Amino acid sequence: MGNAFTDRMARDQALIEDYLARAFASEARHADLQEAMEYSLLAGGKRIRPVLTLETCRLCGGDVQAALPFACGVEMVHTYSLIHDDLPAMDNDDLRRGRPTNHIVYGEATAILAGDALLTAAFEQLTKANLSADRVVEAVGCLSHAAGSAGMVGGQALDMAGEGRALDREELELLQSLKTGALISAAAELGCIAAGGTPEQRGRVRAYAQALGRAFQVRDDMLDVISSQAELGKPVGSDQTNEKNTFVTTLGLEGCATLVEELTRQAVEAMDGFAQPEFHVWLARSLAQRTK
Ligand code: GRG
Repeated sequence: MGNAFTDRMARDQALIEDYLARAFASEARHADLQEAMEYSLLAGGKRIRPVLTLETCRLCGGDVQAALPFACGVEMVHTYSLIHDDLPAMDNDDLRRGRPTNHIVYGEATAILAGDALLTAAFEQLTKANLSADRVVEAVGCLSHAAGSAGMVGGQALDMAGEGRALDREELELLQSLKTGALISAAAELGCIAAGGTPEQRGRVRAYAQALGRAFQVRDDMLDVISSQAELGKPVGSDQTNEKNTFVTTLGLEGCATLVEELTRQAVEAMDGFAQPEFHVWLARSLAQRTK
């Protein structure tokens, strides 16, 4: 389906893959820790979050190369969350990114450590950006807030607390905005920070990413019902098996499709005022149709 935007996305992904492949290459190896970290980090995820960082840096007039450590830091936080989410104490999944999950291959203790080490390494990466100290500090503040109890981990806690009872729409929106939306928003905001964007640009970037993140999660819930294990690289139907609260259980498939459309419209609208919003507009529209 090659077009100028898929080519551009492929170039961004290549930069990210190359950086991630080198991130721990010169580190002394301790038992199988780094191997376990790289097993999940280099397993070929879609790299949506780091692409958002790079492209939002470009959108706000910055240098993509300078934003690479920020982008890869976000992907490390995301990968740690997947490793820990798959653990027996959480979702107890055995397939992720088309491979056996980290704890299946390396055991639970090493999988916990690999997640811990990726989370810490993410912040080390931020400090490596060739940017002013105030931009780095702002990025550390933004990412740590989004990843922690006020963001992603808080969302996971709400998810676990909600197991076994039906959540209403408002509770589900809050849970998902923390669990999925906070990191997606931080990914985009880090691009704006790297570029030295204005507060007004930051606000529009946040509005875009929040709408995109919500649409992404609703589509994710739909794919668990309408897609296949071969396509997703992880089991399908697991939400129903685990009696999870999802947008499909709350709104039904048709309601979800309408909501994804509306959120995508909101994301596109938030791009008004940027000189070259085309990539972000394309990304929002293609994620709304994604099949994996
Ligand atoms: C900190 C344990 C812990 C969990 C935090 C983010 C999270 C909560 C858990 C991960 C599992 C999950 C289903 C999260 C919802 C967000 C989501 C759709 C993740 C999958 O992201 P993709 O599709 O994955 O971008 P790839 O593999 O392409 O990177």
